[in-house]
Amino acid sequence: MLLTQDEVAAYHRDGFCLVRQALSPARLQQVRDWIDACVARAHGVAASNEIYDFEDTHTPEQPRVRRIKDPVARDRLFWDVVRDPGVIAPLQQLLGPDIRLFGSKLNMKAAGYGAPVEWHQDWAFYPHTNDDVLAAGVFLDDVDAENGPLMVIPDTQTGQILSHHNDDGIFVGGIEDAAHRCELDRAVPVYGKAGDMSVHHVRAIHGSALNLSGKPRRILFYEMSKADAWPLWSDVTGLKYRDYEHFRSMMICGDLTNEPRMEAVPVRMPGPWKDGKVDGIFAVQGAGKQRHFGSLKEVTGAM
Ligand SMILES: O=C(O)CCC(=O)C(=O)O
Repeated sequence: MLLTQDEVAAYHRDGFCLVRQALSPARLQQVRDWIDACVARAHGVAASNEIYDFEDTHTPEQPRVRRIKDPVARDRLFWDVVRDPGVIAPLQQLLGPDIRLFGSKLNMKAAGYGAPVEWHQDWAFYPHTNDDVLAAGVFLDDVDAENGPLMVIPDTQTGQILSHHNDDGIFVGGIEDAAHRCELDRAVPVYGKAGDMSVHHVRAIHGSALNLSGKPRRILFYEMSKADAWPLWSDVTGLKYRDYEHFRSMMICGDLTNEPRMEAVPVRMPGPWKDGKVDGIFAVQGAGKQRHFGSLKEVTGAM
């Protein structure tokens, strides 16, 4: 459903909002069926690769998929979803008519062990020439207090860019001293029904807890920007714009521009990375000390 004027104003004030019923039940079922088939193919796969990001407790016999990487590169379905009027029309209310996709990911947060995501700002991973950049998360399951909702700290999207580096200057993709530097008690969980969609600004501080409930919490995230926001640094983001044509092919709607809009936005570049490797937010954050939510092992003692 389109956003009301009040909801648009809330997004600009708070840095996040919820779109109700973005995806129809039929489309939702298509996506869930695709995921089930993809997860079934993870049987026998030993370690994370270009498709799967596995939980630390994964085994080839009992796959535990933490994330399916880059779904738009895997199936046309995910382009159809992001171009579905229920999804893109409310995002055009926030970004205007010309929108380019930066990346996509299916965060699985499986029942019983789905990994937490420590506090961070997406901007720390992919700064652009201006900050008309956001992440839209299509809920594939109902999300409530129990299954690890996305939590956002309101009105952090206009503030500083906090360091996501450790004491050795390595990029760890999380705010190492979040407990001191963020007002964590102001964090607001984003609840909704399957088919709803969260939207958070690229600079908003957010995170989510382990999913120890009996219910999955799968969210299909699309990262996108106004076409005039050009990435300042893209080879380390997992996006892999191969060339100009690929960049052009990532337009979701409207027109590409070769004239980036430059704004005086605060930026810290991501990198250097541990062992020079870029392997998704979970592994990157694993190199940091921040354990606000605790790992499965820390919380349950599970191996
Ligand atoms: O899945 C979540 O709860 C958070 C996702 C997120 O912030 C990310 O993948 O960057």
